[in-house]
Amino acid sequence: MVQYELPKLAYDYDELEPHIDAETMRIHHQKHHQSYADGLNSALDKVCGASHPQYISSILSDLKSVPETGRSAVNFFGGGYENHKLFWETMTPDGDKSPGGKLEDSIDVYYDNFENFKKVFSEKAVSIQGSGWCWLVFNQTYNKIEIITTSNQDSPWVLQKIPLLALDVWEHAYYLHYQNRRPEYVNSWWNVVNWDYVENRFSELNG
Ligand code: MN3
Repeated sequence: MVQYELPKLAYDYDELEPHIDAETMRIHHQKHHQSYADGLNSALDKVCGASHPQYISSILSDLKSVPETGRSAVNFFGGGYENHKLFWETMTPDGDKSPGGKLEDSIDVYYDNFENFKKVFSEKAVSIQGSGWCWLVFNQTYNKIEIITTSNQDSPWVLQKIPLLALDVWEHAYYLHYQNRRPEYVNSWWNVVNWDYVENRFSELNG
């Protein structure tokens, strides 16, 4: 059967410093993300037997197709697996600080300008109660970008929205370095956003 594996990072654990410290990165990737991969493999094994033909993002998009007994576990571990995968991909040591191309145009349309977009996104991220994620997503129904938050490991795919940019605001993502100072973590994270990658994801959806 398909086994989900811990994805390799495109950078070393210490390369996002000082914004995200190496110890946090190592534990987050090797321990937390690994546990979501293991949990997803186990959850799918229980409900689907030998294999499931679809990739996890497709499964999450049609969660009702998963037998009810395992749906919650697939949602949690599948979301956890895929959310973290995107989180790593949308960061880089060579953060170029701002989006470009069509994504920047779209941000200007819906959020006036990039600075205001960051402000709105940061406020939403900081105000999440408990554990969760803040996202820039593409809403295909309305053909527009949106900033949304989700609780725990809930994925935008479950809401039929395509995640473009992911910010993990579980305490395990920042507590070692920032303790309870989530606003500082969010503010610093902007320095390592991989806008090239995010813009490419957006462009692929918009021809
Ligand atoms: Mn996490």
